[in-house]
Formats: sequence, C-alpha cells, structure tokens
Amino acid sequence: MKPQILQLNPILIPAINDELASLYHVHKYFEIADQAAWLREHGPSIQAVITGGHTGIPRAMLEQLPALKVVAINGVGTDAVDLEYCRGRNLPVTATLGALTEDVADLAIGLLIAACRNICAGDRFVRDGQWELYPQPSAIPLARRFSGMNVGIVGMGRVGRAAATRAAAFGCPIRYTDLRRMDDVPHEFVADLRELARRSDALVLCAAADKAEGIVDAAVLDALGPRGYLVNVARGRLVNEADLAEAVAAGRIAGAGLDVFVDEPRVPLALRESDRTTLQAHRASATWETRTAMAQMVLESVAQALAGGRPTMSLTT
Ligand code: 8YV
Repeated sequence: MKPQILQLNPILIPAINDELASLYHVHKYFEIADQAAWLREHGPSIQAVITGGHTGIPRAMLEQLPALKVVAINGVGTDAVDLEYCRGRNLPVTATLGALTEDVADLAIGLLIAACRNICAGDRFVRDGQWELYPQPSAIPLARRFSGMNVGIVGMGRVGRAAATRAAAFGCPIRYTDLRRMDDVPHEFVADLRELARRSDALVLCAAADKAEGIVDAAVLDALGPRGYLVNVARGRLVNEADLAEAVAAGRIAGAGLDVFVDEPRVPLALRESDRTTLQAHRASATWETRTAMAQMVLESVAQALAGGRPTMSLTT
C-alpha cells in the first residue's frame, strides 16, 4: 500500500502532482468537507504532511498525526509550525531553503519601484480612459526616483541579501538591521529599527516572523516619514497593520508595496482603497521556475523521511 500523505495547500505544478500521486496516497485537506471527522478517522495513518510556509500546521493537528515522519514546508517560513514541539518528537520539519530567494527579492524591488513610480495608479489612469479626459501632464503627480534611494533592509538573511544586491545595482546606499551584525555583509548595520527607518527612504522587510511581531509600528513608520516607502515580502504580522493603514491614509508615509498581510486573504480597506499602496496576493515565490524547484525539494524531503533517513533540509532533526 502506498504511504498516505496529507496536503494542506495545493501545489500548482501538474508534473509534481502527478509524481506525488504515483508515489503516495495523497489526501487534499483543503478539499475535505468535514475535516475534523476526517482527521479523527485518517489522522493515525498519515506519514507525511505537505504545507505552505504561511499555512504551517497547528499543533493540535500534529497531535492527531501520531505516525507522522515529516512536515515538508513548501516555503521558507517556519513561523506557523511549532518547531520546539517537533524537535521534542524528533520530527523533521523541512523547508525549501534557497529555492525562492531570487524571486522574492525580485518582487521586493518590483514593489518598491512600482510604489515610487506609481506604476499601478498610472496603469489605472490609462486603462480607465482617464488620460483622454485629463490629457494635461499635471493630471498625474510627479513620482519619486528609486535609483540612489537610501534602502534599509530588515532581516539580512538570504532574501535580504538578494534584495540588497539588487538595490545596490541601482546605486542605493544600503543599511540593515537584524538580531546581530553580520561580518560577511558589506553594508552598514543599524541595530535600532527606528533609527534605520529614520535613515532610510525605503524599508524592505525580509525578516523571519518566528519571534518578531508588530515590529513596524506607528513609531517606526513616523521615523520613515512622509517621503518614505515600506515594502513587505516577509510576513504581514511583522507590521502593526492598523498603524500602517492609518499612516498610509494620513500620508504619514509616502507609500507601501505589500505582498503579505496579517490575516490573508483579508486586506484592510484603507490599504485597498489608497493610491499610495501597491498590493499583491502573497505571490513573491509564485513563478513556474521557483514553484517547480520548491516542489521538487518537497518531494525529495518526503522521500528521504519515508525512506527512514534524515531529510537534508530538516530544520529540527
Ligand atoms: C511560499 C511563504 O511561497 O516561503 C514562505 O514562507 O510564505 C511563501 O512565499 C508559500 O509557502 C507557498 O506555499
């Protein structure tokens, strides 16, 4: 009999789904109507879980999966999995480390340029026929130059470094904050986030959210100031979203480019209504190339764990 695996998020690569189906009996949790009853009946036979970084897996569900040999995260965020609990069970939790770095950094810079240059508002202006109605150049406010901006990176991990490399290529002086100074990073370390915001034209959030919640609050946004931009490609909960919505609505920051939100897919109205925001539906890693590479790593991790070995990408064992 094929091993039974539980998939909490869809995988969007047909070839990978075919391979999963050929190797395992795959249960798609998101398609099950009575999930509680299903878990009670089938939980004991599940040997592997595949989930997304943002979705993770609740501890209560893990407790209903006694035969589990691996939690394979199709992503890099581990903030939605209780890693301590998994360590206690000697349960491998794997992530797709390195696979999505470039795409997430690309989108960070894309969002920042889109925010500075009002690309989405400009698109709506043309698309809605407004240009014909208001052909005078003054109908659209002047934008801000991105090249040469002071960029502050919050979280100098893989994605932070890739975003810094890209911004540096645009002639941007880079500063960063993290839990500690990194000896192998050529950019200026600023320990205090508020100070980093004060010295930045744009703050780019690339940090893990395992321990950081609401670190970008009204005080940080005010330090960024009315000419400053916020970009978030990490996790919504790094930001106090109510503070951000107020700052955007009042023009206390110049704009924001956001791929992630506190309570996805719900996005506060103030952020949706504002022309200062450029919004994405948590899409930073959503390219064919990256999602294929990620899904292959997930397949590999599940195979390694079910063969009785320690998955190479395990963060807990
Ligand atoms: C993933 C993410 O692409 O890597 C993460 O932690 O949040 C995402 O960007 C997502 O998990 C895909 O399932």
